[in-house]
Amino acid sequence: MLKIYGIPRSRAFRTLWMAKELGLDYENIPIDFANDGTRSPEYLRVNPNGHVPTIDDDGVILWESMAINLYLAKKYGRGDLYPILFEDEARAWQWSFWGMTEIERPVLTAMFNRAILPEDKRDPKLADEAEHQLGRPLMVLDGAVANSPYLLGEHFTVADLNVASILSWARPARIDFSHVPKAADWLKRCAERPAASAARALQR
Ligand SMILES: N[C@@H](CCC(=O)N[C@@H](CS)C(=O)NCC(=O)O)C(=O)O
Repeated sequence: MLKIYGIPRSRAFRTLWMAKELGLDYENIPIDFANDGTRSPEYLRVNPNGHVPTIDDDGVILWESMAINLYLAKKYGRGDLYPILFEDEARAWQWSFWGMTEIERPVLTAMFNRAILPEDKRDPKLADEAEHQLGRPLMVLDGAVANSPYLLGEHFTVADLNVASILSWARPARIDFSHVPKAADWLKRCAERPAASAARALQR
């Protein structure tokens, strides 16, 4: 059975959401970074980076949340969550790389400095700068979903899941979406999917 390493309140959420979309049977091994679970010799044998998530799919060990989700969608959701056309496949990669390189760091910085760190350790200036950095990428996203409900067109795919799962931090980060209403609607559509709710329930 597919093993998903990482507590649900980590980037493993992204993979748990994917597993739920695909209706996969899986075992969640709740490796936690807070108690140094990511640093144990056993875990480092699975993922020498010492990060979560990692999967073990019948002996195929993979790390990096976006790569894991692209793999799972392609293997178990081709023609549905994973596009058939190679141009669309490339666009799914484009959006996944974009999520990691253009939005993940600033949204994480804003979330840490507005919600996660103890109050006396938060730096409101860092959070505001991070939100400012998100301005252009969020406009790009807004444009991409202005005339179609999802990033690749009419249907929800791995491209949406990967980007929306990164932006699931936007709410605790208190990112203002009022200037990007189409992106806000798209994020809501993605977040309201039953599989997303089921993955969020694991975080409580
Ligand atoms: N780029 C990696 C980042 C993974 C990552 O940094 N995960 C965090 C948890 S959300 C982690 O494992 N931190 C613990 C540590 O570095 O010890 C991915 O997307 O999978």
